[in-house]
Amino acid sequence: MLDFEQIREQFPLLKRQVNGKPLVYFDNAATAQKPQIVLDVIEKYYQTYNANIHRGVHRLSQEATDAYEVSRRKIQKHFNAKDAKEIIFTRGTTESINLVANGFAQLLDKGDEVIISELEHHSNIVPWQLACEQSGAILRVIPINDKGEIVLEAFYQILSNKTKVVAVSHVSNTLGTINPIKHIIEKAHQVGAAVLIDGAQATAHLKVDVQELDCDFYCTSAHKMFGPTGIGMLYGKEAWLRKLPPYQGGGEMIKEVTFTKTTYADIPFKFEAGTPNIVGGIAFGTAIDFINEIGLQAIASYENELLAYATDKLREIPNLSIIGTAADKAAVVSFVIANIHPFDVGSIIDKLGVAVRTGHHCTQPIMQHFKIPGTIRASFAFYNTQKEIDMFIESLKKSVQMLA
Ligand code: 7TS
Repeated sequence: MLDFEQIREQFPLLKRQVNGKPLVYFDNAATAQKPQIVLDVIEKYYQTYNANIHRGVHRLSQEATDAYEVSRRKIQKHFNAKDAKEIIFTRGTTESINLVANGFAQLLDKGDEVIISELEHHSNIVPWQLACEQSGAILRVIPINDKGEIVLEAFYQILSNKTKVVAVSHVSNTLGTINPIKHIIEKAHQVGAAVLIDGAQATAHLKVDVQELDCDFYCTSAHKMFGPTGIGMLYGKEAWLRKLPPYQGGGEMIKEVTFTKTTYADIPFKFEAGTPNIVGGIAFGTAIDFINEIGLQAIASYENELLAYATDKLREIPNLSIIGTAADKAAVVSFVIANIHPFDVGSIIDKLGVAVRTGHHCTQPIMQHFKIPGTIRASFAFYNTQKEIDMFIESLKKSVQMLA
């Protein structure tokens, strides 16, 4: 048995108080807190070997380049990509999806189709709307049922040989639904479509093996995996990365520049224009080491206990409805309480030290589906405890007393 209380000790921020109360941080789906080891790596980089990468002959530049590329290989190993060149450093999930959608805007033809689902985050909707606008392709949407699960029958109906891309999330940030992505990938491949998986909410909770999944693209953000903000990754199968045009032009992404013709660097550098978030890339690797030291299986089973405990406790509160009751869920629970506005609940429990997110969570179509303005969302990480859930439930009861 792992000692999650001891693991929690490694997160300095969790020791602070908010409004005179111990912090209960249940906004992990927005961003997770950082362990000391990640903070140390960031400090050490700037104090001892800060330099630009891939260009200097000098010692510092070599050290920084080595650390950055070691991290790329850690990410490759963690997600089981075939080759490190299939790992592109990006600013995060949003940029990863935009990179791919932008490329497809040039590859798609009029009348081609792109399929997404009703439970996508806006960052897996809007880039595809833009790509469709630019190319004349048509955006189709797989509906969800009232549990917040993708309706597979409807997916089979809209899937056809016109489908060129299927882009779905691994885990819903608002409902916690774990989507059957392996099955979706298999079906999409039967019609020759490429599949992009938005893994922003999956990678802190689940083991992901891109070769086993056989997805064409997988995107995630380091900051949701206990790493820094401003860094993330795009996994792409080598053949697809060669086919996609560059995303941004600039230094580091070229082989040769003349005013008549520019040739591009090999992957992954073709997609990495300009000075990247060097320390972010390095610390991303450290965050992955940290997760692996605990083990994603142990994390998932501990978080499932937290989710079950929180769900049971929430159900005891009168007039509270849980939004998203899929059979397979990750550590996210969204709910509404009678006619009380989620924002008011969020503001009151903040005074009691509890951090949750309220609103539409960048998934307005989900709100439209359930005909609600927003939800209160509690999202857990392995450093959270049942005691914190008890404090959260108490704070909710107080807020209901005040608002009802
Ligand atoms: N996709 C999903 C499923 C997400 O949950 C998020 C962020 C993104 C994409 C975008 O990630 P970014 O790192 O590029 O911003 N989700 C949330 C959230 O649920 N609350 O705040 C951000």
